[in-house]
Amino acid sequence: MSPSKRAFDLVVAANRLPVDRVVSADGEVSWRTSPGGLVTAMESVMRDRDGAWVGWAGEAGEAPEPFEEQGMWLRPVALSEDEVKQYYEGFSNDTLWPIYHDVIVGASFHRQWFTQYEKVNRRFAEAIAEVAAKGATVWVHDYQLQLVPGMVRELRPDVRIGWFDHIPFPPVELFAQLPWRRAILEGLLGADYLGFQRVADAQNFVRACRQLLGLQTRGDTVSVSRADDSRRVRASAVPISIDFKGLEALAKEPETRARAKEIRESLGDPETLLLGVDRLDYTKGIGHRIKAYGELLAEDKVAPPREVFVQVATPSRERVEAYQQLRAEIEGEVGRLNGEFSRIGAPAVQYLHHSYPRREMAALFLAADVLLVTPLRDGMNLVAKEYVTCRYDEGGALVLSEFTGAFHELHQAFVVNPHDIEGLKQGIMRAIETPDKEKRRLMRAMRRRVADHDVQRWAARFLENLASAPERPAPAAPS
Ligand code: ADQ
Repeated sequence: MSPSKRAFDLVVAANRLPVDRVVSADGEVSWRTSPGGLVTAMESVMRDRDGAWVGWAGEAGEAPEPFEEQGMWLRPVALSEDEVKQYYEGFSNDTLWPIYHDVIVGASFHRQWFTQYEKVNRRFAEAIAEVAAKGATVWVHDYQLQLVPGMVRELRPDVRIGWFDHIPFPPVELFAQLPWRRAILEGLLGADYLGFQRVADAQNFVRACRQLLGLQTRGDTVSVSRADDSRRVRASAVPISIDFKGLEALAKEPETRARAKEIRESLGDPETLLLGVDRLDYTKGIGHRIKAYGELLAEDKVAPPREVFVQVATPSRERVEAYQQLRAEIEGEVGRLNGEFSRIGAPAVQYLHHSYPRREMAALFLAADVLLVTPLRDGMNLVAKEYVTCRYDEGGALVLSEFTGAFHELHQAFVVNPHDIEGLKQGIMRAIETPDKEKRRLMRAMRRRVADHDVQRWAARFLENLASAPERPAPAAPS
């Protein structure tokens, strides 16, 4: 069998492959596993199975030939420069992303973008159909690939199809704005099982099927009944998590601990180090957080060098206009606060627009007395879970927005509504002032939760739900 004709029992499809292309100084090309949580989760699932991963390699133009990496068969999907603009930056990130995140910024609707979205989704579906063995399990990820389940189903009625939504699923009142709402729901209903971050997301999906498609629903299942296709699709919550053991071990390494100490020293050993770590995205509530902190500075409740606030803002979607505007706004605000409240050698806000290696992230978490997670809407927020995981010393305090998926699991956080600036300020002050003994108790409980519900358990639960989803009727015999 030629290598490109191999077939696999488990096929994962996500917008991106789990590797990044690296070109060395002498021009040699190699692939490096990307450090994300999804890769870690899938590694543990794929280790003992014959698995393939279908995704874009990250650069426009021709796709590389399929290849094997770390025991996984990788099947790249090509995207042209135009498709990157219209399917990815356009429809995925400028139409779906705002609608799925409460329209914090307005969504753009362009018919041509959806045409490209459909075309690219079909290319993914064909690649999946090509590498899936008979009766394989197909696991599709996220909002960029919502038409894929239906398309795979048409091409390969023998496989079992699951889809996981990493972001919120919007209330029907918002979802209904989408001119392509029917196509999206029908695409998703091609799956046997749909997994969401929160119960409310799964319910929003079920309600949209009932109200917009007129389908019958019962509890967490939707009945699809067409002449050629009659079955039930289940939609439920399976909240994603992180690799607790792996990250905790990294935080405990002497090199990470030494780096955490060094970070604190270089910031002048503050009494309280406050930290924010987010992709520079308007959903993350970075502006609200900076406004609240600015007022605390103005009221002299916090002051450098006693309190220091470090904001890491990871570069993100820099070709989309709303992200360019956000960057200008945030950087303007940080500049204003520093101009007003910094002293020589003691900046009020340290702002870093960079990506960092895992160890540096773990060291930052270990160094921070308070982590500020204040999104206006967030599917889960892994940063919150990473923070409590790194705090094997049971130190630190988490300020957490009630509009994150993580809020539904980390009940011992200092909970805030980021729209309520006064409440946000109080939440920050409580996190600073609560006695250490009480904070340790809270941190211990949150760590227990993440340790018990790690990413391996998430992946196993998703696959169990998919395996036990309602049976499909056997395909009709050809006449
Ligand atoms: P994101 O919106 O990207 O994910 P999040 O869940 O916080 O948000 O994950 C970000 C990841 O990037 C974390 O692992 C974090 O450590 C890492 N990261 C952030 N800044 C970094 C930096 N400067 N350098 C290096 N690493 C950095 C989407 C959804 C979320 C959902 C996840 C997973 O929007 O709601 O939790 O998918 O399902």
